[in-house]
Amino acid sequence: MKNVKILLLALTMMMAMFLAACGGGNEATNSNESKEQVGGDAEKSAGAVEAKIGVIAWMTGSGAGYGEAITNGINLALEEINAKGEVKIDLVVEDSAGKQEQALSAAQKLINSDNVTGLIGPTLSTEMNVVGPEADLAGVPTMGTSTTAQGIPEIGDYIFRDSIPESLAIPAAMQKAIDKYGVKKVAIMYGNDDVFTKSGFDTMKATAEEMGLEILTIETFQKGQSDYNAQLTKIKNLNPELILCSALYNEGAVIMDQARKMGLTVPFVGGNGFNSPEVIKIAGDAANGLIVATPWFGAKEDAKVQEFVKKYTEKFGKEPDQFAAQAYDGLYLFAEAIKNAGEADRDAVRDALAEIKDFEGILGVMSFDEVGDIVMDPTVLVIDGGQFKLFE
Ligand code: 1QQ
Repeated sequence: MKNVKILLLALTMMMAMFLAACGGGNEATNSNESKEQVGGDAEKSAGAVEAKIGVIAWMTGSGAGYGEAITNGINLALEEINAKGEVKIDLVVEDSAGKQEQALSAAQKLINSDNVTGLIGPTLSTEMNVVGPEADLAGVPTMGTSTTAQGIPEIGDYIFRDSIPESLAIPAAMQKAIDKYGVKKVAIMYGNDDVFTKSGFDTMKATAEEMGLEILTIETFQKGQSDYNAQLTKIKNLNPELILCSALYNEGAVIMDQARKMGLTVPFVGGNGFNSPEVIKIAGDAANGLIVATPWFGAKEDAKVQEFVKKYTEKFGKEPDQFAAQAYDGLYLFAEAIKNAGEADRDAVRDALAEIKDFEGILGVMSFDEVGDIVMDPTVLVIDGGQFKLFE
């Protein structure tokens, strides 16, 4: 028995020595990689520039619908980009669960262990407020494709976004709603525990004041809240002609459902977070009358847009929303920058992103301004008959 044990031990040691020798081979590869740590993993092979891109998305929990759309959009773009052969992108996707700490540790892993050239995400501005400074300090170009609060690209030179800020979306939607319905009195509701919903509220309040509207009341709520009767009863008694509501889809949809159930039939104006088919899924007919502004409109008569809608619908069995479209264009913007840089060096890709001018995406013709914000005109949509339609 003892002899068998000794034999086993000897075999194990031989195995360990053999594996260590193989590991030596890996070390050679690793040292190549570490030479490129400053610039991100990069290799030019047979004409294609290779790069690793990290994605941080809200994949589980109450906002999983955002992450699903975002990763679907990115995966479709990835297939097309890699098939073209100029750039070869390797994706590493991490779930942030909509939480700051989880988003930050995902970013640290992607930046320091996976050695990505660039980052897409995270989904929420709340998360970007911690990930952005970390990525900027590490010199990793980062593209927010859904982060719309004030001040995101201002975090640093490496932070960009292709989503339109609330400060652009909300006034566009408010103006159209006010012109159409002759609104003079509004009520405001907002989530006071999220960077995006607070930023949307700031814009709603400032815009209402600028437009000379009377703000009857300002009501707040928190993520995950399920009962809004106190706020809505107060609002109903004040008789507003329009409700400005800065919410993520999960809370926003429940608010609309409860509002309609108590007979509050006035239109709602929401920000980017409210612009999701999930609102219709959750609230059904109660979602009718929601007005939002967006850079994305799937029914646009544009060959590129229609091809994307067709491919996406075939692949994922549902139509793409704004979050899918922005993420799809986000990876294309990275691919364009990597191609123009000719290497996957982080600094070179950052500079190439900043230099992108008039890139034709499905959102429109895109360029970045001096801080890294996308320049484009929003379209105003309304939910009518259970569908997003142009608001005219
Ligand atoms: C932000 C947003 C959210 C709606 C993303 C899901 O716009 O956090 O900035």
